[in-house]
Formats: sequence, C-alpha cells, structure tokens
Amino acid sequence: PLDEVLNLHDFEAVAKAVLPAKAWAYYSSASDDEITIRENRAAFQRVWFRPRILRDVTSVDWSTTILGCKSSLPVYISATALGKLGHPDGELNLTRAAGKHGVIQMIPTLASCSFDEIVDAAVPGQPLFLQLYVNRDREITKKYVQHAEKRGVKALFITVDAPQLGRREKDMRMKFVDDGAGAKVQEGQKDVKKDQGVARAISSFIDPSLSWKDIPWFRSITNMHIILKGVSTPEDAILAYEAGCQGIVLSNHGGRQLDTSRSGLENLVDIVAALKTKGPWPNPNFSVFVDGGVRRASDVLKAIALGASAVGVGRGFLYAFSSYGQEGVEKAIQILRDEFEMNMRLLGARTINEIVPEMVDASALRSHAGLTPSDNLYNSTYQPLSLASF
Ligand code: HOC
Repeated sequence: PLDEVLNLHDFEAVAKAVLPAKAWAYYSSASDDEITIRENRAAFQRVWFRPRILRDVTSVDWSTTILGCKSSLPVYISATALGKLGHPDGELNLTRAAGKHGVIQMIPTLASCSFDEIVDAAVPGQPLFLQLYVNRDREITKKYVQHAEKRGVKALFITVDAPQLGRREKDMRMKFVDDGAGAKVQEGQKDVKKDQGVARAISSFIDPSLSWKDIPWFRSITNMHIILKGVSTPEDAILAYEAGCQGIVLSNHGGRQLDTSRSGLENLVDIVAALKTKGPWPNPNFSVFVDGGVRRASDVLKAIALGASAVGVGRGFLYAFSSYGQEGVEKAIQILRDEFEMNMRLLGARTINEIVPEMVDASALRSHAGLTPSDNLYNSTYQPLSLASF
C-alpha cells in the first residue's frame, strides 16, 4: 500500500513487482554492462556533507526558480518515454501531480500521450518544458517546436547524447508489440524493427546528423530557452555556452546510451570550473542541470552545492506513477519535500541560495579513478574546439 512507501527507492521495488516484463525491461534497462547506471547512484554516495550548526533553521524554504519559472522544489520531472507502458494515464499522471504541487514537467517527444493532451491537462500558468528528439525531417521538428512555444512551453531541452540508440540488452530481448502504449510514434518513422525491443522500435526517426551547426537554426525558429541535454565534458559545455544556449543538462541518459560514461555529478565539478573561466558564476544566463540516479533530496542538495541550478528526476517519478498513478507522483513529491525540509535543517541552509560548495566534501568523488580533487580534467593544456570546426 502507498502509505508504506517511505522513499523513492520503494517505488522502484513496487514497479518491478507490478509492471509487465516488457515495461520493466524498457524502463529499467541501461546499456551494455549497465555500469554507468550504477555509477550514477554511487557517485552521490562519494560526496559527504559538511553541515553548519546554530543557524536558526526554524523556517526553511526549498522553492526556487528554474529558467525563470517558479518551482516548489529544486527538482524538475525529467523526460521519460512511453508512459502508458507503466499506467493507462501515462504522462498525464505527471502533468496533473506537477500542476497540483508546483513542479515543472519536461514533456518527452516520445510520450504515449499526445503533446496537446499533456498541455491540456496542465492547470493555467503551469510551466512546462519540452524534451526534443530532432527528426530527420526538419520541417516536422520546426512545426513541433513552434507549436510547443505557441502553447506556452518555456524551454526546449534538445537531447544530444543519442545520435544512435545504446544497446539495452534487457530491452532487446523483448519483442515490440504496438499495443497502444507506444502509439505516439513520431511522423517520419521508418523501418520500424519490431523484434529488438521497445527502444529500437520507436527511435528510427531520430536524426544522427545533428551538429553544432544546427544550434543557430534552433535559435532562428524559437525564442524558448535552448538547453542541451546530455553534456558530459567541459569542452562541450563551453561550446554550448559560446553557441548561445541558455544551459546544459549533465546527463548520460540514465545510463542508457554510452556505457562507462561518467556520472553527471562527477562531471559537474570540472564543468563548473571551466564555465567559471568564461563569465560570472553563478551565471544568470546559463544554467547547469544534472540528472541520473537521483533518489533523495540529499542527492539534490549535493548537486546544488557543487553548482547545479536544479536536478532532473526521471525514473523516480516514472516508477511512482507505474505503481500508483497520479497519487504515486504526488506522494513522491511529498517525500522529497519532507526530505528537503529535514536535510536543509540538518545542513544549516535555510534557502537554496544558502547551499554553498563548502557544505560538501567532494574529495572522494573521483578517488576511485586515481584522481585527486585538484586534478581538474579541464586543464590548461587542452585547447577547446571552436564552434567553427564543426
Ligand atoms: C537514438 C534514440 O529516450 C530512451 C528514450 C528513447 C530512446 C531513443 C534513442 O529509451 O532512452
């Protein structure tokens, strides 16, 4: 029963027990040996708090602003595909719970519900972001993006870590049956392979030719904030900044793409150091987000201390609605809220702005790789590629 769920891990256990094998395989799978998905979680456990005391934490406030939109949590709901594999109401579970509790949802291109159904389920003024897979037919993408902007979407998160599908072997062992859950296959979908899992069946429209040269084109078709989702290096963070993007998500696609990629949390340290050389910090015009393996408010606080503006949670909410529908998502939000309240008090931070780098000890974050904290991988001998070379 829902009242026995105490944390976001519990939702995962329930989802595993209740979901059909195909859905569980698609949602939970990661690429190759699934090393990165484990590392995403493990990285948080290598950062330790340095709590401050005697700070009158009678009242604490964990609300924030994400890309100009008010958010009751320093967390947004990250895009995950095919919500109806988990629950008949699919992504609407997220939209309704997010609207009720002031949380921002990132609508996935590969949602089971249509884009308009999702926007229609939002309450007036509810901020929404859009995750974008770029279609081989750019006219389709242009129409989609401009329609989203017209319908009030505030930011475009372009997925850049998936020019090709990673090998998710757990998922590949399942046959794709189009039973309606994955019905919103994008226009332009060709050559649908039905015998190698869900992901392969839904992804053939995605354009692998996407390059830095396309960023000005996106700028020319929309005034929404443009965020690149799936950045892993300081070099690319700087290219994104110089290309005029408004932010990046340090993400490895939940461990589903290039296995043995480092976690977003670990990359955050070098990326923030690199961005500091380019402008003010925090930079009001350039946000850094992190996702991957986030299950606790304490994970989020660590990422914020290390420089993230906010953090994306994908599977955590996906498993919540797969288990209990909208109620599950609301409970997940409540759990995070309670954890923020407690952890911020114990940490000695009354507001998100009071969470500073000195509140964490990240010296063990990279110790497993034989690096010391002072070994910044973004070093002076590296000459970042200029945009012109693409
Ligand atoms: C090459 C494109 O994001 C997932 C989704 C959809 C995958 C598309 C990959 O399963 O991770």
